[in-house]
This record gives sequence, C-alpha cells and structure tokens, in this order.
Amino acid sequence: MGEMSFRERASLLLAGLEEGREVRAYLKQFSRQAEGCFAVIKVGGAVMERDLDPLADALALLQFLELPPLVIFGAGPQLDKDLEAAGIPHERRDGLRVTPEEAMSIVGARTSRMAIALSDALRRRGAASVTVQGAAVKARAIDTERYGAVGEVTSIDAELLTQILSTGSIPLLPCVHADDRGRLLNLNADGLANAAAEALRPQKIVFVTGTGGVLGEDGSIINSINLAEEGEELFSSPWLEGGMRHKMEEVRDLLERLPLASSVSIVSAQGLVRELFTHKGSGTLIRR
Ligand code: X2W
Repeated sequence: MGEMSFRERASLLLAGLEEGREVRAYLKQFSRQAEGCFAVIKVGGAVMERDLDPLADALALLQFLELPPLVIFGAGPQLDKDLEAAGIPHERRDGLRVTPEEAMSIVGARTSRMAIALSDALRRRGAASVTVQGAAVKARAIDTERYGAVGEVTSIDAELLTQILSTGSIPLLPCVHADDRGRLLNLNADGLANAAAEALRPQKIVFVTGTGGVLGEDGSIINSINLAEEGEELFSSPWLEGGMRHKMEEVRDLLERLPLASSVSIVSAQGLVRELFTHKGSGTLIRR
C-alpha cells in the first residue's frame, strides 16, 4: 500500500469494517457533540514501543474524521530499561516508581523522545499534534521522602486543551510535569489520564494496552462489564489478578466521579477504531 495516501488508507480502513452502517451512525452521533473533547486516550508505554504504527493509524484517522483525541502516553517499560542502564535501582511503591531526583533527567529525556516519535508518526500520516508540557498540567510532589520526584495532578487547564482540540490538532501529554516552582515530577500516566478525563468529560475514555482488554477466567477478552450488575462478582473473582484488579478499581473510581452515561474502553491499538465505531467493539467496554 506504499503509494496510497493515509487518507485513502483511512477510507479503506473504515469501508473495510463490515459494519458500515453502524460506523456511519456512530460518526453522526459523535460529530453532533464534537464541541469539547471527543476522547481521552491513554496509551501504555508497551504499546508505544510495539504498536506505534497501528496506534498512529488509528489516531490519525480520528483526526481526519475531525474527532481529535487528547492523548496521554506512558513510558513504563522504556524507563525500566533506561534507569537500569544508568544503574538506578528499580523500585515501585504502591504502583508508583520511586524516582530519585537524579533519575528525572533520564525520565524527561525518554518521554520527550517518545513524544517526538509519536508526533513524527502522526505527521507522516498527515495528522497534526502538539506536545503539551507545563502549560496545561500542574502537579505537586506526593511525598518526596517516600517516592522521590513523583507527582500527582493538582489542576488541568481544560480550556487550553479544548482550545487545541478545536484547532483539529491532537494534544499529546507526556507524564512529566512541573510543580508551581518548576520542579519536574514523574506522574503515573494512568493517574494523569484519569485526572484529564475528569477535567474534560470526554465522550469516550480509552486505555490502549498490550492485552487489548480485561481478560476473563479463560484468558479471552471480556466484551463488556456493567459494574452495577457484575462488579461485585468480578471483584470477588480470584482470577482477576494484581495489575488488572488495580486497573479495574481505578476505572470504577473514575466512573463514579463522571456522569452515568460515561464509559471506559480497554483496547489494543489495532482494535481502537473498531471499539469506537461498532456495537460489538473489540476490547472491553466498562460502564457503571
Ligand atoms: C510512571 C510513568 C510512566 C507510566 C513510571 O515511571 O513508570 C510513575 O510510576 P505506563 O507505561 O503507562 O505504565 N510514573 C510515578 O505510567 O507508563
């Protein structure tokens, strides 16, 4: 498909979904409410590494449909490697990376390079993006003694981000932001995405992960979860393990802070478009 423009490939991609009628109905529904933020999409570091091309295809397609998302990306596996190479011991506490001050230059350099890689991949497809650091996210250290230079969001400038979205550009948010004195802090990307979703109240909240959804007892992806009906059983299931259980608890807490109609999707990069524009979806759709 080397000779085809991204626009042509994107049209093919949409036409290739057998559910063409559904896709058009979703598109109509989404564009009617296109003011504000269509989607907050968090991309895990593992996906940035393995699936940058399908990810950029999906994001560029959204931009081409005039539904640019706000993208937050993580860098977990990349930072594990970089910090190990620099001889900085690897330690996590309560799911957060203990980040000594001297690690911050490595964290900053890696996340900048990743923002550049993603914006290059988007530009090659004709999609504009802007990396937003500093201006839109204010942070503060959580507990320097316990975690080092790890921060949490204190405020998100929803107006600024919405303004960027209204120009049609895709804002990219890395997980390094500053406190009000300019000290750089390492933020957990899921936490940042949750804060952004709360501030922007998008139509869609999506977590793009390597697993592509919540895996059930038999290892296959659960298509949808209604927390009100199935939550209790789900959380008491022994097969819902560590990382996934934690993720589900965060999703439940986020949904409780959002309007009832909100939903969260967990999906692969390859399944992102299908998840957004078809009834059946491709990953796990979670409602409360
Ligand atoms: C995370 C930021 C990156 C991240 C870290 O250093 O790993 C803290 O833990 P993933 O790939 O989405 O896990 N920050 C404080 O969250 O990346």
